[in-house]
Amino acid sequence: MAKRERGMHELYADDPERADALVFGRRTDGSRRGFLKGAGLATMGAAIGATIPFSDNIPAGLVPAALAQATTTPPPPAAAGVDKGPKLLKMDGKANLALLGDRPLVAETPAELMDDEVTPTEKFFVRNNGLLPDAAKMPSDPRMWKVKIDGEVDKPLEISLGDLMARYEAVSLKLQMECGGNGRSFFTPEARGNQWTNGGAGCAEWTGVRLADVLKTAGLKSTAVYTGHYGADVHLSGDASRPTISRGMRIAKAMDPHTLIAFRMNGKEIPLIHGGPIRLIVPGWAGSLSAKWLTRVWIRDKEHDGSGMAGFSYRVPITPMIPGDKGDEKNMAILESMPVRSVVTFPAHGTKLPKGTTKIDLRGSAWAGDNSIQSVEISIDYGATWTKAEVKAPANKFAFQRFSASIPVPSAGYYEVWSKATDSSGKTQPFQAGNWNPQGYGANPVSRVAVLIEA
Ligand SMILES: Nc1nc2c(c(=O)[nH]1)N[C@H]1C(S)=C(S)[C@@H](COP(=O)(O)O)O[C@H]1N2
Ligand SMILES: [Mo]
Repeated sequence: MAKRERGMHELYADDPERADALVFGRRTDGSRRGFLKGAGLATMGAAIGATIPFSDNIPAGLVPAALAQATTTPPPPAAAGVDKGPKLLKMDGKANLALLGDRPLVAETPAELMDDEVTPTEKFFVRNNGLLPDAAKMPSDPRMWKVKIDGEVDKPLEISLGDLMARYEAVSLKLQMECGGNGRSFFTPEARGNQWTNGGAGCAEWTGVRLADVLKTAGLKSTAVYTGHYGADVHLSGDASRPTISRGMRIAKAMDPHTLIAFRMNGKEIPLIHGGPIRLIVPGWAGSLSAKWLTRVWIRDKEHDGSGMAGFSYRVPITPMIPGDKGDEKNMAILESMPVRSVVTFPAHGTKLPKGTTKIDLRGSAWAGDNSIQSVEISIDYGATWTKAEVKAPANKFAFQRFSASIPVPSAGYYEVWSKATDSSGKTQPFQAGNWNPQGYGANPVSRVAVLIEA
């Protein structure tokens, strides 16, 4: 076999620590020199194929976005010719999403396909925990699909989709939904599960009835404190008695007028892959609550104990734990509202702009669980200075908020565009994923795209 020298890109992908030591240098005591200078700067410049105008600001240990492993995007500027790109989802009616797993099927939306205020259905991410419902067991007329409401209610109901449509007011809202694991790939050390970057989120226009209205008909008992959700999909083992996932929420969230039993997505019937004909949409909270192929909402007199509710599942540490540690189940609390996040959706990661370019015009999306976005700031100098982006108001509560900015650049070379959002409670995105946890929830570091201005 031909032996060849490994490029810096591969080294960063395979052995980031060694690459980092090469680029940033080490003192004899093993500590980092601190800044990218001299030989390190030359190595990095050669790897990226450009000068790095703000190299003095690059903090030690920062893997340049162009060389980072965790990206769903086409080969970055320096890596043209490196065929380490992501596998793509090939499915009728879906765009080229990045495939994270095929059994169960999981695919995320690359940042540059999130460049819409309302996510088109074909670009919406896919997260299955099991196999699609058995087509033979589905009613030929979707209006015959039945949902059961039982447990701590005065009048248990079994209601068809047709009756839901006929008896309750339908509302259409732009609601963001985000997988609890979104951002997981940014954790060090690696956390278990699908390695999402930022693309496990979308904001479609959902039409449906308010879960609260249906629960009012059933009549909540004073003992009703929690919901438990069930869908018709099939466990990977094929065992029909095992739910793929069954999660629930506190009653207050179930009664929020934005929590819907939805039957239309972007004005059309919900496609099967997204839970059609009928699913829950619980905006702002971990996506696992938004049960697809909804068959039952069980009202509980205690926290739901379905599959996906126990141990470290959808739980984050109450007091920070040591990254990589086993952790203590007693120190974990259920993940509810998702944290603030922003994504630069234009230009695409790896874009080359022509010689003479004097500014970078950019756009992105931001959202923040139950909160709204207060501000988005942009930096092209590794966080030394920040410029406020223009941020649009959400179309309705829980909708994506679009931002845009035009940032002057002093010269040709390699830039990273960083975006950092702050939510209405004052919480902001950290520089590195914080609050590490075994199953990797809630990683929301600043978003970074590499842009090259040709010399
Ligand atoms: N019945 C059922 N509902 C489900 C799931 C599932 O596997 N089965 N996955 C959940 C998870 S983890 C997420 S993030 C969202 C994803 O919805 P989407 O595939 O429409 O993007 O659906 C949720 N609802
Ligand atoms: Mo999820």
